[in-house]
Amino acid sequence: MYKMEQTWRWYGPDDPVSLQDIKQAGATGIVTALHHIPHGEIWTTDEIVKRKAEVEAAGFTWSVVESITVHESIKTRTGNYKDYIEKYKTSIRNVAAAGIPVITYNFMPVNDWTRTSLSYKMPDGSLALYFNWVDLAVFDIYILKRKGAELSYPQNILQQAEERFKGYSEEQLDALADVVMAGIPGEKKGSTQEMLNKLELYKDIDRNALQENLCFFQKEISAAAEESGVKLAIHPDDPPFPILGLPRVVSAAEDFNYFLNKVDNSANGVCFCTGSLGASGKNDLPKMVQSIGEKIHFVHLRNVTKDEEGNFYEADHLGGDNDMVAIVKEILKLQQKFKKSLPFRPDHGHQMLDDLKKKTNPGYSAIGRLRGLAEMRGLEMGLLDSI
Ligand code: DNO
Repeated sequence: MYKMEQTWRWYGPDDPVSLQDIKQAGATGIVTALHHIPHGEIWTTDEIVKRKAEVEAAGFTWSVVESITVHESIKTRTGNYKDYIEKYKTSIRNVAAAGIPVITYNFMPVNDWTRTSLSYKMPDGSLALYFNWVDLAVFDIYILKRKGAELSYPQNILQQAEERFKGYSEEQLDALADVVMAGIPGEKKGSTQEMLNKLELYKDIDRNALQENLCFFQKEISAAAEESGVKLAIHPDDPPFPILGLPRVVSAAEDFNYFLNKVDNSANGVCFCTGSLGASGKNDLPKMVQSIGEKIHFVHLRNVTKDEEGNFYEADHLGGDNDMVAIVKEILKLQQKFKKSLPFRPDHGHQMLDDLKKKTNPGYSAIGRLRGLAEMRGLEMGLLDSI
């Protein structure tokens, strides 16, 4: 039977969760990136090999690169985008030559994942990441002051946002801005003006244009990846719907169909993130596992609980709206069908127990993920006999 490979995201030597901690959680593979290399620049063989040696000295395999970030010039297809694509291909070749089999990336304009709170209190006292439309509107309209922002929200959200804004203190508004602009892992938060400048780059880019930019990029990089023997895994949009007036092109089944058909290359594939995709009620996740099939190269297992307004918090791995049993079952079937093991990692976890007293990377505390990994490992073991 093919089992999933148990991996864990490690932010490198500065991560408060050490490789030794990860050993105790029971993972065998490491998912990491060279966060110190500026966005868009080449990952040199020297740097890759150095990090790989560190991971291996602790008894792990470097299973997945997450992520090599995609420069905004590439997403907007402006400026020096051709140079940046060439640099990206060089990084791909260098990673492949070092023997790391999968590279994750995303194509979300401006920010990576977006939340409005990093400390939403669960009834058991643990803390979760949270997305709330009213808070996003407060940020967008009253803090960022994006032109035309009001047009992005329905009337009931606009009314609540006005009220909430009046009730928020300066500190609360600053904290909200910090969270929404947290942006890209490893990246310093910029000012609201910087964010407005970045949003401005997308003013003439609609969904179709972004889709074409993605396919153009995928065509280029997947050829390099296929040739050098590494798989690519695009991460879905998180959240999987347009925010801040930006287009989204990796949110739903039809999006995946589009670029996987258009760039039909064995390297061009998907990071199946159940937490991101599950935040949209329109996505049927077990069905999507079936339809994306062999093109799934990496899996993030996480759960979310949504409400009627479309707000969501990150739930226990086995506790939210996603039917984790059905999803994992489909993944296990896929593995047997294609005779391969997919790497998965417990994506995020609550801040809980001793981690409540520590400073951890949002979503990436040790104990919440340890719980998630243990639950997913048990779920897989229980299901293996039944598929
Ligand atoms: C969030 C992560 C994402 C992911 C990138 C991949 O916790 O899953 O930041 O790493 O979107 O490029």
